[in-house]
Amino acid sequence: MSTVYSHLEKVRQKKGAGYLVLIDPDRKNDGKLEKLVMSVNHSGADGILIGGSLIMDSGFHERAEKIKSMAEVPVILFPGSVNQLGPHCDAVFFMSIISGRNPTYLIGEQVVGAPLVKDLGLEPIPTGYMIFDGGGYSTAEFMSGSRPLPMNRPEISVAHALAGQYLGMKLIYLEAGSGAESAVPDDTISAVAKNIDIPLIVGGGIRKPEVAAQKVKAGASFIVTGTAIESGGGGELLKSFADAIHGA
Ligand code: 1GP
Repeated sequence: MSTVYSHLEKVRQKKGAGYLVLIDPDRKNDGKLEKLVMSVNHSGADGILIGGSLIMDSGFHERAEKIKSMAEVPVILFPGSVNQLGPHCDAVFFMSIISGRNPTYLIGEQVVGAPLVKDLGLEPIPTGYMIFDGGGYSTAEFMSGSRPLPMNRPEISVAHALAGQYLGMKLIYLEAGSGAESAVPDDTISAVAKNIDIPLIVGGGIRKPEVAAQKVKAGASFIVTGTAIESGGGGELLKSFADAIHGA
C-alpha cells in the first residue's frame, strides 16, 4: 500500500528535497481557504500541513475538511494538540517534542491521541519535533511549556536528533517557530543532517525562496513555510519556493 511516508521518500529521492505548505485552519484564514489551497495546488508543492499551536475558535475540523476536499496533494495533520485529530487528512505527524522535558508533550498527549489515530484509521508518521529559540517567545514554545534548543550549539541538536532516530522516529523536524526572526542556522542543519539517516524537516522564519534553497543545500530534506502564504505572497511566491527547493 502506498503511504504518505513513501510519497515523502519518493519526493526526496526524485527531487532532492520537498516543499510542504502549512495552512493554519484558524479563524484568521476563514474566507481565504479556497484561494490558499488553489495556490498550493498550482505551485508544485509536495504536500499541505494543517495544524496550529493555538486555535481561536471551534471551526478547526470544518476548515480541515474544506482544505482536504480541495487539495490535490497529500494533507498531513501537524497537530498542536490532541484536539486537532480528525478524519480530514491522509496522515498525521505523530510528534513528540523531544527538545523539551515536559512529559505532557513527550508522551502524555500521544497516549490520549493514539487510540483516536487508530480509530480514525490515520497513518501515523513518528516525528521527533525539536523547537529552537528563533529569537522571540514562539507560540509553540509557550503552549508546549518546553525550553527551546539554543541556535548556536549544534552538538546539542545532533544529540537530540540522534536520540529521536534511535527511538524509532521516521522524521526529525527542526522548528524555529512560526514567524521566527531567525530560521534554524545552516550549520545546525548540516550537523544534524550528517548524523542522522532519516529525513529532516526544517521550518519557521523562512521568508524567501533563496533562504529555503540554502537550507536544502545545508541538508534539509523538506522545507515548511506557513507565514509566507498567509502574508499574501500568493501563488507566484509559492511557485518560487517550490522551484528553489526542488532546484537546490
Ligand atoms: C511553523 O515551521 C512552521 O510551524 C512554519 O513557520 O510560519 O515562519 O513559515 P513560518
